[in-house]
Amino acid sequence: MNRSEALATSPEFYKRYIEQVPDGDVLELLETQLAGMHVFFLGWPEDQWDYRYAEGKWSVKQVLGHITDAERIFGYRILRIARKDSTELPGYDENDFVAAANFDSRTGMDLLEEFDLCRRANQVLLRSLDAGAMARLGNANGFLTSVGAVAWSLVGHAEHHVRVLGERYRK
Ligand code: NI
Repeated sequence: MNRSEALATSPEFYKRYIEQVPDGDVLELLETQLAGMHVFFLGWPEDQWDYRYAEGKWSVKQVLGHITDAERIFGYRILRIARKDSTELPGYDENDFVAAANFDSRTGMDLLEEFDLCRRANQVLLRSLDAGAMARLGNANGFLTSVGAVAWSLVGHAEHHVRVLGERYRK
């Protein structure tokens, strides 16, 4: 599914993420982004993983943990919708998830490994889907969406957070 098709089947909230990503093959974009995130996080200074740019903001570790939470939630949505499941899939509160996680007690490399594994699992799943499955529509968090739109949202959402890390967290 290309970018304009993803935008046409995406809830309004995720369009701003998808719009940050240049058009292309979403499977290639997922792979290129993963490689880029490896470089980005492997180069992150050891003593700056706990940094937050303002009181109450997430730390770098929490941002990466949040990206992985989204990877799992979105992957689950992709699976159910691709399998023709019309169940209304629930939303989730990202702030509650981060608050209940122990991201700050883990190492950056541990968090990066978990992201890597979850991303690769989603890539294998998405590669297995034909065009019909990618175009399939379902309901997540009260909104109509397609498998492809969720896949594009994976790229756009991670892109957004990595950009903010680069702009606001890098000292
Ligand atoms: Ni987010």
